[in-house]
Amino acid sequence: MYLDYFKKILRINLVYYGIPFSGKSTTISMVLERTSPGSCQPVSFYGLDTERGIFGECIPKASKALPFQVLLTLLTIPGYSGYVYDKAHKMLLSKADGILFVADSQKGRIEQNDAYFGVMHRRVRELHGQSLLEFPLAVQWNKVDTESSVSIQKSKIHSQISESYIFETSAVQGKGILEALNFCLSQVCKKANLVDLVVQPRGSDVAN
Ligand SMILES: Nc1nc2c(ncn2[C@@H]2O[C@H](COP(=O)(O)OP(=O)(O)O)[C@@H](O)[C@H]2O)c(=O)[nH]1
Ligand SMILES: [Mg+2]
Repeated sequence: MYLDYFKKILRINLVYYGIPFSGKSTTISMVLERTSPGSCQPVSFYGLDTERGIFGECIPKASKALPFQVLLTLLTIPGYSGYVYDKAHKMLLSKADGILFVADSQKGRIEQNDAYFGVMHRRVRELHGQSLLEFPLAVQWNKVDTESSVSIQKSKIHSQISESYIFETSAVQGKGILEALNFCLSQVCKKANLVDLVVQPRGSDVAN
């Protein structure tokens, strides 16, 4: 989190973390698509080898009482864990104010999700000196629209965090993704003693 006093902008970073192809980039594109125009905008898109990395920025609905604008940056980790990407993953996590863990709920991906969740937990402790329970977090149990999707009870993630952190999502359909984002954002705000910020879906901005 960074407050630019001169430009009067508060920057908040949310990082989408999870195994390759779990739906992180799709989630960010759908968030940008589903939120009200003018409140959420894609700022830049970049590619890394075969990876379609996405980076987006959003302006959540903020209380008029705030003396600055809030800019929410949504980032995904690229690629696989391993030598080449490890540094990038750590760097992104070190900048995270909140994490959205995107798990692939399909049978056959469960162990890999669990392993990534464990690595993430360890890194949050190393980089932020906090356990995951103290850190702003939401879990997307993603791809629930697929036939091979299984219950989160099959995953170890289920026993490590309270159920309120878990959101069944379908990134391709845009289901559950704003709920997960706003849940994570509200924890970020609480921790920073900020007024609650909300990213609003398209069509709900009439009364603002
Ligand atoms: N059926 C289904 N497919 C999804 C969902 N989320 C992502 N995908 C597909 O999974 C593939 C990988 O998604 P992507 O967002 O690039 O994964 P990333 O590597 O985590 O960024 C793409 O073909 C997406 O269309 C979902 O919720 N349901
Ligand atoms: Mg991606």
